[in-house]
Amino acid sequence: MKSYVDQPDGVFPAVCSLDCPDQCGLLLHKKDGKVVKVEGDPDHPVTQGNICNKVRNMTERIYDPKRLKQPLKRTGPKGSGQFEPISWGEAIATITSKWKALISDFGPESILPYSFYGNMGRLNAESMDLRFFHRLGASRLERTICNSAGGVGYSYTMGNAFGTDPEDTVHAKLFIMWGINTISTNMHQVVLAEKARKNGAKIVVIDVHKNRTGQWADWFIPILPGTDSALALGMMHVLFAENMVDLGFLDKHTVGHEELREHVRAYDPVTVSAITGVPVDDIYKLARLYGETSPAFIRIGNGLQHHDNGGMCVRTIACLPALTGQWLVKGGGAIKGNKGFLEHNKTAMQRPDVLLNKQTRSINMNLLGQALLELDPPVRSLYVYSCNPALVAPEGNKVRQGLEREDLFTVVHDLFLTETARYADIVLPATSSYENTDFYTSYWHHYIQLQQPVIAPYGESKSNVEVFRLLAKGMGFEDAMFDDTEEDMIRQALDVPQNPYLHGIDLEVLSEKKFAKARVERGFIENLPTPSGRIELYSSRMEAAGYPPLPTYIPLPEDNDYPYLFVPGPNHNFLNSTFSNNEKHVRMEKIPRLYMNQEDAQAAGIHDGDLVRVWNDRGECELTVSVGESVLPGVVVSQGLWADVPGGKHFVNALTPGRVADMGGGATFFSGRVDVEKRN
Ligand SMILES: Nc1nc2c(c(=O)[nH]1)N[C@H]1C(S)=C(S)[C@@H](COP(=O)(O)OP(=O)(O)OC[C@H]3O[C@@H](n4cnc5c(=O)[nH]c(N)nc54)[C@H](O)[C@@H]3O)O[C@H]1N2
Ligand SMILES: Nc1nc2c(c(=O)[nH]1)N[C@H]1C(S)=C(S)[C@@H](COP(=O)(O)OP(=O)(O)OC[C@H]3O[C@@H](n4cnc5c(=O)[nH]c(N)nc54)[C@H](O)[C@@H]3O)O[C@H]1N2
Ligand code: SF4
Ligand SMILES: [Mo]
Repeated sequence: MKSYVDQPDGVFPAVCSLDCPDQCGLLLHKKDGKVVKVEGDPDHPVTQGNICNKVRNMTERIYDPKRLKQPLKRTGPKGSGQFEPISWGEAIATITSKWKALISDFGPESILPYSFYGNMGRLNAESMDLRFFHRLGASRLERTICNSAGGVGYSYTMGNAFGTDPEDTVHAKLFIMWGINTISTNMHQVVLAEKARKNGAKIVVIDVHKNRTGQWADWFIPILPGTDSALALGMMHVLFAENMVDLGFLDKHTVGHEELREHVRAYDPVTVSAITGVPVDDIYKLARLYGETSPAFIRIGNGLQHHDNGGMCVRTIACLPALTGQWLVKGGGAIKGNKGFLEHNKTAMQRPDVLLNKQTRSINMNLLGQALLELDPPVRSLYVYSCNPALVAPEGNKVRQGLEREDLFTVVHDLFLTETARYADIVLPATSSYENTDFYTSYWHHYIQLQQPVIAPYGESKSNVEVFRLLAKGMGFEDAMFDDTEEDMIRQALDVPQNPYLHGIDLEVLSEKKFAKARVERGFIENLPTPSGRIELYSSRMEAAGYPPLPTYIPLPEDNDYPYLFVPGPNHNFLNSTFSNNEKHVRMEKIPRLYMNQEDAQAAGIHDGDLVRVWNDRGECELTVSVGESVLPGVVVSQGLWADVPGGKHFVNALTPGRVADMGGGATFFSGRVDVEKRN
């Protein structure tokens, strides 16, 4: 395989590896062996040379003096950040000898891997690592922190993550951005919508916060958190009542439309208005706009599924395009996620077959605090990579208490000494994605891309794939799968006869073309992997699993008695916690704010710009209030996962619930209640 490492000057193709739907094609400009500029690749069919400000500043992160250059071992108390450099040999020997001892005393389930998509590369995110942990017999991790509830909910309706081709949305006449902060989190969907807007398309945003995306909308609809399924059911009520449904489509492509028609009679706009806070007239107006406009496209975000009822909420919204037959209209339909089209051969990549004990326990990553503090038999070693749980995981104070356990042997592999790494016994330096070979499959657009190394590893850093090869050797594992090269693994991944959308795409095609598109041209509505093969408005599978088989509004459970529902989302200039340690990004973001309605602020004697303490039984944090009308009364919103700063307390996940959502073990970041008081 090619590598550009030895070419000191020139412009080289790359892929943005961050956990972002857009997965931009990049061009890295090199001078004297170093990256001096990062820009968008104009050849990329979807992202077309535009990239976000975050990644335009990526060179600062690549060469940040704070980047880890060597393995470290802890010399001070956990959390203190005191370490000394050691060699890779010593690091691997320390880890593997500790693990051998733990396995012989307590069994391999005493070890827990903890990772997420800090690097979306298929090889570095989930290949050699899983081979290794399967072979070890370690506890399994349910990777549920992002999209699990909505993913499962969407699949009950549609079978898998199959949706509209985003390139087709330039034809849409109506966009409903539903619980997605598109301007900040999916900027190329905005570019496509803007093109459509020039041809008359209208943009509706349904959100609990009038943020950048709400301000950009033609029509912003504020809604109470966790009530979106009621709004969708109210729309269905009007669509059926006013004969705006496509009966031909419903008969041919769905199951249960007669039952649904009966069921949604109960969701009249007056009832729905009382639940959602959306005025009755607006419910009629929205339903009619949706029923009468074609192509109509819905972009379903992650925000609305970070709630206790998030799975059912997404399952419900996903039924709407079927009612009006929008799935057959070019540019109509919906996207929750599109990763179904690009599903590669995960079995070959991850080798679940080498896990001998098929009953090996599995731990939900959203319950890390509980797992570290309460699980029996205990987790005695934690191996964290591509993730920063001390900042991003819910019920964060419990997570940190767990990480403080003296008897927990923690290893963290990252590019930086993150909040999590400060608790580690051993810290390992990671390469950036531009130093690796990998391939990428977007969860929004339909393209696969290859990354060939552009620069040499920074200091002594190593990729995830390489570290797991070393760990396998250190454990004495002789299985041939640990000798597979990156090239071998890409070939195995793309050998996937069961996915027709990837037919004809192999390593040669990828190397030659930069971007290869899934073959979705035949349409996918005829081939849905639901039990009936159709869109399931009525789902027997849900019934069997104990859910209402028809889409249903289920109110958020009582969290506690605090007066405000707290929605701590991501921000514009960080990518989850990534970039929160970079001065430029922090400066662009200014300060961590709490958006509060003026009625609430007045009643509580709080003024714009006040420093407030936000608290509940789980913890507290400190934010600066922004008073206005961007949120409804009873709701407070913050943005961004801010790095720990000395003396400052911006740790929003100290307050988030350690409960899981209705489906998929998903996170409930946005369903916690808090109180707010002025700091003196
Ligand atoms: N700039 C930037 N881009 C990112 C990220 C980032 O951190 N920064 N993170 C990346 C990742 S991992 C993900 S998962 C995505 C997330 O990006 P999105 O899918 O946009 O999800 P969020 O920003 O979490 O939430 C979207 C919106 O949902 C709203 N919301 C919350 N609760 C409700 C509700 O009950 N109903 C409705 N209608 N709206 C609600 C929030 O106010 C927010 O505006 O973005 C990715 N892209
Ligand atoms: N309050 C609140 N909490 C949230 C959210 C929210 O909206 N609100 N969003 C949630 C969501 S949707 C998500 S997806 C999670 C994301 O949470 P995380 O997955 O933890 O994402 P990041 O905070 O960006 O951290 C990724 C880490 O991986 C490291 N990294 C990058 N590339 C590599 C690599 O190749 N190898 C190794 N070893 N490390 C690498 C980065 O340096 C960084 O420290 O956060 C969740 N937490
Ligand atoms: S973070 Fe998203 S928008 Fe920014 S360059 Fe990466 S893929 Fe593109
Ligand atoms: Mo996410």
